Amino acid sequence: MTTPYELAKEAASALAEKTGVEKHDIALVLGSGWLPAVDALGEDYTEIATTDLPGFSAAAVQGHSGKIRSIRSASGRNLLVFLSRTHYYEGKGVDAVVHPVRTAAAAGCSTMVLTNGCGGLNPSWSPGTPVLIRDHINLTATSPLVGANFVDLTDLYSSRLRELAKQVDSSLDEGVYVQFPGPHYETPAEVKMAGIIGGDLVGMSTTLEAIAAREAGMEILGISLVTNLAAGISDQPLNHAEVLEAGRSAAARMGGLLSNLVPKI
Ligand code: 8IG
Repeated sequence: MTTPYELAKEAASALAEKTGVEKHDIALVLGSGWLPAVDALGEDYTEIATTDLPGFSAAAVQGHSGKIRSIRSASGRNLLVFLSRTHYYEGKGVDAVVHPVRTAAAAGCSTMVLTNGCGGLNPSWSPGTPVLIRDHINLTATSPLVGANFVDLTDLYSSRLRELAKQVDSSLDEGVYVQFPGPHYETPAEVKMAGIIGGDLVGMSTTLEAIAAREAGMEILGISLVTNLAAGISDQPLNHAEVLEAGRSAAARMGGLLSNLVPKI
């Protein structure tokens, strides 16, 4: 049987062959609302479909694009950008969720930038506000790791990378990201609970990927784009169109943030 790690190696070989890039340096996963920022990362690129590589399945959510872009940045870094992710709620299993991370590690990436769109608990974070993830609470009740693999998650979201991000944008706040399984949004009571246990952001991704990236020895940066106030924080109902719109209007800022960060890493 092929292990998830072997499958990731196969994907990395296919990636090298299809892009002509032997080794990538920095991987980025673009979450909900982040797609419009991709062009700011560089114009010199090759794009492939995730389904061109072993182990990837087609994108499932409207506004999520099943593509991978290999970008040669202006500062000479080979960026591996996933324009969408597989979410835990798709039911394809945790290995499918973290396959991009393991592929990036096998492709040579030593840095993993995980972005997402999420709900915010702090009413001062208006839709379109980026927030650095300082730590997470994983409420999925699962892990990408199997067996007696006691990986340390201290400083999972690198304080070094958070400081670099603040050099680019000193107005960036930090928060604790709470991953719920989804796909439904939280009830107001669940959002209240998230706050009581120490959370600032609620979403449906990122924590399992961060754990897999740490296992692979990568340095991790997490950035959430608050696209809506979490349920019960405002009196407005939540909808996916709002999420996409917040991304479109925040695109210039997110693009500037990522592209100015890359040369510093
Ligand atoms: I975008 O309010 C986005 N994703 N769980 N809650 C959860 N996920 C989200 C939310 C939200 N907004």
